[in-house]
Amino acid sequence: MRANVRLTAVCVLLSVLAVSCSATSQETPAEEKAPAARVAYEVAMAARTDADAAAGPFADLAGKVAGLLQRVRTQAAAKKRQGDELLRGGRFAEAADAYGESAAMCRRAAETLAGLQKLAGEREDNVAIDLGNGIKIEFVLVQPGTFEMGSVDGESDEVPVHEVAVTRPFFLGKYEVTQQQWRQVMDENPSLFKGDRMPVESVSWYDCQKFLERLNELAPGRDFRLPTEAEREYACRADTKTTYSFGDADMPLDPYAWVDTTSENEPHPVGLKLPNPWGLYDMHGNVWEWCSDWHSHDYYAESPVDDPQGPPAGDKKVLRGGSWSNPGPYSRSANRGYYDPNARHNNYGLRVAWTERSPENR
Ligand SMILES: [Ca+2]
Ligand SMILES: [Ca+2]
Repeated sequence: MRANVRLTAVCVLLSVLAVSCSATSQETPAEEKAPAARVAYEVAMAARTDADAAAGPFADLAGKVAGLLQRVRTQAAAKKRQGDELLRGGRFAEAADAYGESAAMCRRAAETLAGLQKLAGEREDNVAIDLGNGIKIEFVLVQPGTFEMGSVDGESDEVPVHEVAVTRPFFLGKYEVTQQQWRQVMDENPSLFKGDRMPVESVSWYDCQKFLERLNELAPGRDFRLPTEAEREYACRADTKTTYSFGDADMPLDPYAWVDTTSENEPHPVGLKLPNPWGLYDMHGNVWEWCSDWHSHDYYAESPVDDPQGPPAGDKKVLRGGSWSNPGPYSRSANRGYYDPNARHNNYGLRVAWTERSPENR
């Protein structure tokens, strides 16, 4: 979809250039015509390269969506056939269940598709922070709202399910922090699996605090920080109540998440899987992401409604989202991971957050 937009933009650019070239050709002396044409040609070639670059990942993504939808269609059709058979056998209640499951699969797939169509263009409220050398961190604006935090189908620290209000808009990294970004800020790269677009890993919670401190010096005025655990779940769910932001436990994980069954035992460059409905990538899987909160098993029973920050003290910090080396359910929207803030593991990384200061505090 985006490739079409880009191609259209290129065509418009080319036609503008064609018009301006023909308009100037009447007044321009013959000896200046050749360089003008060469510049136009070079601009066109650069735009063509850009179109090719944009089309590659797009084709890849479209292929994955097609694969996902094809799988769902096959499963839904099989369920419906099962319903027909049950109906013929006079097992009406079971037939109704089978038809219901078939319909639910189709509806979920349609919702996924609708979500992707919404994402077809880049969101206008996204911002990119320049770290120098052309290296940027992209952020998605997350609007305030309320949600039900936790799950009754998860582990014992995920209950009680309780209402949480995120009272102010905040920005959250569209991707996990990459090794290129970490190196630009810290002049070093601790990661085991090297690559510019790979998520930084082998960073402790305290390493992340140093990174954020230097990031704030490099791009002052925004108070970059880790997201709170509540902000992380709110943004991950993106208005969904299902096990994952793309559906329940029976949905195939492959289009969305690098987990132990899809990763071939290593992390992957950020942004290759489908985003969640708010345009955030790798919220499920790839690397775990440190949050600002201390973990407490019983915190949900005492959590305030508005902007919970976690308990005041503890000995483990929260990690969210599961990873390339963990089973799929570790990356459930509600799952709470936690570990020693000094620990550096090759599946621990981070995602940056910041809240725009209110006008009176600017
Ligand atoms: Ca992740
Ligand atoms: Ca857990």
